[in-house]
Amino acid sequence: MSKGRYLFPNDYMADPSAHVFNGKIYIYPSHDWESGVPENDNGDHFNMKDYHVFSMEDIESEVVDHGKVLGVEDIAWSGRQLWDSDVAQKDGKYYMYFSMKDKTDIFRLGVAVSDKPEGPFIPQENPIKGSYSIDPCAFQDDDGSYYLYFGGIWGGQLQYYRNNKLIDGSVLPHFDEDSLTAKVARLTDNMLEFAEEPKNVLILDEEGNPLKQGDTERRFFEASWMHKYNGKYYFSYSTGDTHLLCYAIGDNPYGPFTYQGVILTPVVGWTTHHSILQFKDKWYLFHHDSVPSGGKTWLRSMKVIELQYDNEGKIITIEGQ
Ligand code: FUB
Repeated sequence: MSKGRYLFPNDYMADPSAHVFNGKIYIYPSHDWESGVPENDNGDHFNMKDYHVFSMEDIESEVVDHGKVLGVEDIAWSGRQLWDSDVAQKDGKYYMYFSMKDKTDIFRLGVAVSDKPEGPFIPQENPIKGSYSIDPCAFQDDDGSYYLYFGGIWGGQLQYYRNNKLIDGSVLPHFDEDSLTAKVARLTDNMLEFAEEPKNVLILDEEGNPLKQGDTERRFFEASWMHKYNGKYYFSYSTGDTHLLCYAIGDNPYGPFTYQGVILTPVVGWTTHHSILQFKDKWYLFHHDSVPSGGKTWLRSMKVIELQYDNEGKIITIEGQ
């Protein structure tokens, strides 16, 4: 029996990034569909072509579909595959950060802008300079700075880069070498570019050593999310091929972060991808699974479930099934 509330049974939506804007909950998911592309390790079957935006007055309320807000055909540099996105608000404007393959089949991060949280979003002419890989997460810190976290291995192409530069081919570290990490960069004041070279989001084990690539139940794979709880920075992510949502805690947006544990055990479906949101006095985990499609990994349904902390600020593990 899968737990949580399915938010939009009428269509397949995944990777839900949820935020509170103007007192309402807004959700920015990927839009899965049956494109007929065969399943492979590269994720070609995740062949999404547009985004919709959803809103809710309250956590139990009806979910309103604001319709299509951006499509591949609207974006000058588009190739294919609109993967995970996220939205940040600054000075009355809304900035959607999205991952998409360009015309040479390389994933880049784009920005599209709107005056309203429900869009439509108008894309910039070019991707963010120096951007690569997938799964942007936009985080606003209390001092008014904004950061973009991103990255994903395998189909997300992170293993083609070292030190933010393309290398010769796809190279994953050996199992006993330090794992590949998510990246983080502060955004420029106009929200449209990186203000600095992306840095590694280092995740340490309990002894202060970086997690190794072979530590597949704890190392980063994709799906970065950042939230703050009691003044601490909680970096959460998916372990991909071991299908866990995990988290690590740090003292600032760059880390390092110390691994803490599992947020969500495996769900039905291959991918797991989430966001964490405080609404009123409760916390929620938005995520997806493939129960409604009968387990089809490329047809996922978004859901929400309450998330709780213990007295020491540790997240209490939620069972995915
Ligand atoms: O939805 C496409 C991709 O699947 C996302 O970008 C990944 O995080 C995984 O959920």
